[in-house]
Amino acid sequence: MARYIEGDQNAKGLRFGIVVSRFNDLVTSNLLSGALSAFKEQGADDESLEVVRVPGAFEIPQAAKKLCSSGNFDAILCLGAVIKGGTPHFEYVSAETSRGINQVGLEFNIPVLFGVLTTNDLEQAIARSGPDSSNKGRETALAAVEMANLYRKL
Ligand code: INI
Repeated sequence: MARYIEGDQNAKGLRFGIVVSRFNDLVTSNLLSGALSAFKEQGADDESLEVVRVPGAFEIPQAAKKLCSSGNFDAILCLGAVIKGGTPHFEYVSAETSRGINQVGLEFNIPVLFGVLTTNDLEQAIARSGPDSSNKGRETALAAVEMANLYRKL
């Protein structure tokens, strides 16, 4: 009989580091609210949630790496919004942000979650950062709880 290993949704006693970028703050502040309420709904204590603000998405992996090496967290959440403009800048920022976040996650023994929106316009970003279950910050926080619990079992 196969043995299944998976994480549950109980955030009690888990510590989360949240890195959130200020660029497109209209969107990222709502991603942060979605994440914080999801953590609390799952039983996380306020004092186990630490929020680090960085200027833009490009800086997220740098701060995430610092948090990982502190050894103070069970999972790191990365939240940002990269919105396409009229130049190739979007491609560089979004590619390096996702690559960097993935790299940090693989380098350290901590789940690092990707909650960075990459959208064609502001409207798409707003649609993914509203007060309902489609909020990407919320979705990413729930994945962080599951992964933190999974890592404890692996
Ligand atoms: N940063 C974002 O978080 N989102 C964007 O849409 C964005 N655009 O389009 O330029 C952006 N740029 C800033 C970048 O993340 C860095 O903060 C900046 O280049 C300094 O390193």
